[in-house]
Amino acid sequence: MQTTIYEIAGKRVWVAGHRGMVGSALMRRLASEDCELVTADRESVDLRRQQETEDWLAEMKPDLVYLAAAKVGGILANRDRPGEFLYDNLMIEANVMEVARRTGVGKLVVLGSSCIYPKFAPQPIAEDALLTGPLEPTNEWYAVAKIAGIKMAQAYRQQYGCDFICLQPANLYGPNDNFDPASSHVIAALLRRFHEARISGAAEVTVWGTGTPRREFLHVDDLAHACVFLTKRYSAFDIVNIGTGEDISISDLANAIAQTVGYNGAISFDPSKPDGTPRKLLDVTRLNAMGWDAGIALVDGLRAYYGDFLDGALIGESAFGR
Ligand code: GFB
Repeated sequence: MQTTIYEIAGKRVWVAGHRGMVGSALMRRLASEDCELVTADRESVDLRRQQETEDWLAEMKPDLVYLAAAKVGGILANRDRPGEFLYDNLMIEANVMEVARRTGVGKLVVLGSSCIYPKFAPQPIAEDALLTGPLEPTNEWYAVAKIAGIKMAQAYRQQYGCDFICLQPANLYGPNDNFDPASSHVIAALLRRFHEARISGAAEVTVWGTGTPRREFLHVDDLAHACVFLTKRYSAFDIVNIGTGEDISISDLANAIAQTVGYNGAISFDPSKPDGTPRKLLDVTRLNAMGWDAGIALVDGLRAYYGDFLDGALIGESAFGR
């Protein structure tokens, strides 16, 4: 177990994107740290605008920043809105990091995504697979923006000595997820679809793609826990993967979700929808060696997630106190 090299206690901490799934999980996790949390509403500070970002940061002067603000979405949203995914993410990252550098932010945590790695990267995917092969076409726009964010953080560390660290989570799920069928990720989409099928008594539910792709799913509370852990113990150029070390096929995931919601009908697949990357399992050796392991098993995470869904409590609450 590595020792603490950065104290969060006593610091002013800005979670950029605090209403999103990742940002709200960070807010819950940081609530138990002895720090002052500051937030900016999207209506008052548009992080795509440099002047607005600069004015806000100059006024608030945070010591520590979590860059959890991003334009995110599932496979179809990524494929169909490439301009938005590229522009919004590039602007947010560039503005926040440049202004953080100029205003003397002490530490900044950049959050990437496992889609930054090549489509056919060897599995499990080690951090040094970055930029070793072509990206998955459906999400290359988002991935290019996220890779630019990583490179910017690394460049700023190299040129200016900024303590910016880059963390790469696996596919995420949890409270504050997006349930819009057109833009959601697979777990939120299927949880809703199977739930509605159970309520309506539908005989069949259709799952996109062939069902053969494999994904690694990380509960967002585990991600927040790892982020705080690494904030305190990690300061280096290299990126760090955050995952569970286990993956599951979309077909098995669909069965697990059907079971979770109590749907007993048939499951079919629609191969006209994209499969995306065949497999995305992160190599978490580096993180595990520092003394951190994921604590929320997928089956438990799904059960709690569905409980929240039924309670209508998907906003800001979580069953896990990690
Ligand atoms: O969650 P998802 O959109 O993320 O899709 P990606 C994962 C897999 O689930 C794909 C299948 O093979 C989908 O075809 N799937 C089956 C579904 N049914 C559905 C459904 O109803 N909705 C969705 N969304 N998928 C995204 C990237 O890719 O993952 C982003 O596009 C980002 O850039 C994010 O990296 C984490 O892993 O395929």
